Amino acid sequence: MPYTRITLTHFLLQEQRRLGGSGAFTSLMNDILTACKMVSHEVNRGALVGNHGVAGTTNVQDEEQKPLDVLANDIFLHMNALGGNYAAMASEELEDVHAVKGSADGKYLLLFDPLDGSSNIDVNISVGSIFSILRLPEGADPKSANAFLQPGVQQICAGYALYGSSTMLVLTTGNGVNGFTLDRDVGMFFLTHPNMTIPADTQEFAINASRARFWEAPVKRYVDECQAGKEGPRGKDFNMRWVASMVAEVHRILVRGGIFMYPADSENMKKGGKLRLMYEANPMSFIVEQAGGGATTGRQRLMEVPPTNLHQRVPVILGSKNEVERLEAYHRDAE
Ligand code: P6P
Repeated sequence: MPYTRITLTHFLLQEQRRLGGSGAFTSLMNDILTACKMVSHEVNRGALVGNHGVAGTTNVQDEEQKPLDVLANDIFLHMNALGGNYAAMASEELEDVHAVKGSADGKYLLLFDPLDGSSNIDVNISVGSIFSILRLPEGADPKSANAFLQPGVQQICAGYALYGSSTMLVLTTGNGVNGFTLDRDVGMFFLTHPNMTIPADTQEFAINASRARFWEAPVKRYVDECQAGKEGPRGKDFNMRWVASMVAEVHRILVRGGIFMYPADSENMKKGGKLRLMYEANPMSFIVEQAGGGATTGRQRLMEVPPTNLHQRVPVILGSKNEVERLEAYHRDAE
């Protein structure tokens, strides 16, 4: 059996030749994948090197930072500045835009959540990094957050790294979704999940059920029907998952289908929702839509939400297309 695996870099070069690209993606991705390999290394060393516990600081979200939150953020900022591709970056961990020194001709903007789900680190549950790439608009000031305030449909690339039982990088540049697994000994990501596609139907839903008392009627209707099982209106039994790590939930959905919901509720809508639009919802929506799934606030396609600020929060419902469309219909019925 001949050896056929290809590396992420070779895959991007093939895509570049196939699509007549400039080679920008290969260069853009090289710094990101290096940062993800370094974060993976730190995550996997865990308590051995004091990467558990708390950092004693809080971030712009007023969330207690973990040492790995700070370290992952520093790694992403440093490694992605080296290639000179990005005029500026925005991070979940930083209040303001991080202008990249010496990248006056940088044509791109990088947004990232360097370590999503970090409350799971001390209990050794999968965490991940999420990233999104935008073009720097003509004439825009990269030091201004306004340059970043583009709807999700403007993304040119989005992906995540999942630091789980294996470290994977999942990526879209607008031509489908492909997954790569890190071979630590070789130090390279190899293509293991070509053309990832989300089944249109599912029997698995993901929601933080402890928030049921805050849910809006359409969400309560949807979850009640799932829980009613085959005797209920859905005529089939459902399973439930909640990992409290969006990257792990989205990856499960890409592999076997499902619907993930962090919907608007009477408590989180005081802040517009729970999850962040620019560096969580938009990149994950790009990936999910490119894999044939749906991604909505319940009332609007997520990638069409007009951003008003860098750390804007939104309701998120994404996954198997037929389930997402059903829940959207329930929202319309309730209007
Ligand atoms: P809860 C992690 O903090 C995160 O941003 C997502 O990764 C995850 O889906 C969600 O929040 C978990 O929220 O309320 O269950 O802790």
